[in-house]
Amino acid sequence: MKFSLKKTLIGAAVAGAALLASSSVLAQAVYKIGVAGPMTGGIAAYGEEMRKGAEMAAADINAAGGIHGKKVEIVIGDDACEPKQAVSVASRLIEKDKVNVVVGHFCSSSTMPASEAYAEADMLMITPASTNPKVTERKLPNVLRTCGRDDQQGFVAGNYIVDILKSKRVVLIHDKDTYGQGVANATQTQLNNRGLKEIMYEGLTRGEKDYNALVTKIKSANADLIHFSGLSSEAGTLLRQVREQGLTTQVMVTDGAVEATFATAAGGKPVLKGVLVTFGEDPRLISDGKAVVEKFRKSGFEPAGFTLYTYAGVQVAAAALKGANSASGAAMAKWIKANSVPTILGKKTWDAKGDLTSAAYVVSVYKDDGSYVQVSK
Ligand code: ABU
Repeated sequence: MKFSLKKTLIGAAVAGAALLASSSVLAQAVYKIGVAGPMTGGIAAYGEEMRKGAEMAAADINAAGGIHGKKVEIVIGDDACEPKQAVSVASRLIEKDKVNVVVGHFCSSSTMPASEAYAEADMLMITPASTNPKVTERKLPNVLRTCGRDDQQGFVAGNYIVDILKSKRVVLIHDKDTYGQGVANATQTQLNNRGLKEIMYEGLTRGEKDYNALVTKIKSANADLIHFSGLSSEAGTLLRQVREQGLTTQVMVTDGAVEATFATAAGGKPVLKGVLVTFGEDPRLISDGKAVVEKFRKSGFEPAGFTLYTYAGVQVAAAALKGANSASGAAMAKWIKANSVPTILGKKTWDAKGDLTSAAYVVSVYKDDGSYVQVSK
């Protein structure tokens, strides 16, 4: 074995820095958890879910004695679901706010560039909502999630379309974003694997208010299923214009649509009736979170969408801060992957990439009051 003085000195310096960082984190008065997502902009309702989920989790952790006897403090970052802003927010959380870990971001297209900044700073990042496979496929040592992946979501959607809906003329629409196009591609892959070729595959532009030309094209195609992959605002606008043009075609949306803006943009909750959605099992029905769900409801907030995924993200971050006893994001991620963590979504375990070892997607149907019920097994 060759002896390298340079490598030994670098190794000693890295170990020393880690030790210093570790002792400085233990010397802190509080543990700061950054929560980054779209606090403003078209999908700010998701940011609000994240903020509410994180704040409730921090309050509950503090009421139970904190971490190593120290309180947890939530520091909010607003990326508006914009990749460049997400990187700025990441820099601010790292350099100015000096948070210990980050729970975020929401949009996969924000999470990916931000995660590189966190990796550079050796900071743990747990996303509660970014489902694009590449979030973890890049194998960054600091990245995990408390939600599922879009290849799983597309697999479930594709099978449901073939086996249950028995659709023959499927139109796939996406929002050209990392997340939306990713789910559309995963759904297309599964449909094609099952021998069904879609009759249309099109992208729409986020933020636009008029998709009537696209709807007219869908109408001429005589579709029997419109599958939209994207976020709530565009999902609602598209659905409204589909119905306004007199189409009664079955519509199916993805987990990016599960918040109140979907109904608002669609023209009201009754318009949602019969629309199918793929999402994880409704987290509000998981018994481990019953008391927390009741507490949210008593406070006047319905913990829908990704609220409880964010609450769980803070629980996992807190467990790692306590268990790994290190300031290193890679060390904390390693600790999480080696342990199971009890959360309000149940006891969770992760694989080497940072994905949950079990994250089942289900299909649900919307009712005319804006709620949805599971229809798949
Ligand atoms: N998975 C819901 C939408 C967020 C995203 O992955 O971009």
